[in-house]
Amino acid sequence: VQRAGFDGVWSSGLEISASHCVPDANILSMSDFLAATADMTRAVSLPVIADCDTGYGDANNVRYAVERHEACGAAAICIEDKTFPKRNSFDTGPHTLVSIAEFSGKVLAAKSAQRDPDTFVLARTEALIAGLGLSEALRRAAAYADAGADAVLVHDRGADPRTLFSFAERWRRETPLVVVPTTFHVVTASQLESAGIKMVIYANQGLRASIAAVSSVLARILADDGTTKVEDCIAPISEVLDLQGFPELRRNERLFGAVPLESRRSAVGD
Ligand code: SPV
Ligand code: MG
Repeated sequence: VQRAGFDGVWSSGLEISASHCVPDANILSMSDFLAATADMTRAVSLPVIADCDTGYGDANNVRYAVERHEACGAAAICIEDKTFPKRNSFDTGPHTLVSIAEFSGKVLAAKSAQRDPDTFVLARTEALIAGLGLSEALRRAAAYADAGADAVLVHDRGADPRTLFSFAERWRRETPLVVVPTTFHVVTASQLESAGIKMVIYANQGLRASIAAVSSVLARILADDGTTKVEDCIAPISEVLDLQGFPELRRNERLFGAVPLESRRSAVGD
């Protein structure tokens, strides 16, 4: 994500669940998601937004999630107004929401738990996913903004981006709006920006790209009886080693290995 030039990383519940081969339905525990987020914060210098689903329980669970995610270097956490256990928004459902009062309390709890003043709390409403309509989505988003959310993520799974354009047009708060274009992919990030959306999260395209690529390459290896024909469309091993930090490892060996002092000095000067 960083090398591609994005501004931040979304630590996706869907992607982390998929990488463990379990449904994105709170099957994994907070510790599993936290471990993945910690790996991400180590790997990049970009801000990492942790998708904390419903906050793993009630307001007390939310407070603990904020504490632990801040400690592992996450820049932001996102919580959504579904009931626990949640189900991924693209599943057929049912998608049930907690009351506005209950979720506003969770937003307050998140904001009260942060120790770093810069930690960003995204409040996500699933009203459109649950089929409750635009007015309910706006009512919920406004309540969460009033409870102190730093941004409101309004999630939708329709094909038509005009629902979110209408949402943005009717939005009366300063609180920034965030969207996740998966099904309404015909819209560009620039069009969303013109409509007043402040952050666009491409939440699952990386995982979907790798599933398509791995499936196609493995099928071709079997069909072609070897790998020569796929070599051009797979990353060289050197890129894998670079990504996992071999350049730094080699440098550290020159600095800290059992070497004469002179060569250590020249390594420091590298
Ligand atoms: C995720 O990536 O886990 C999300 C976004 O919550 S979505 O899957 O699009 O609902
Ligand atoms: Mg998620």
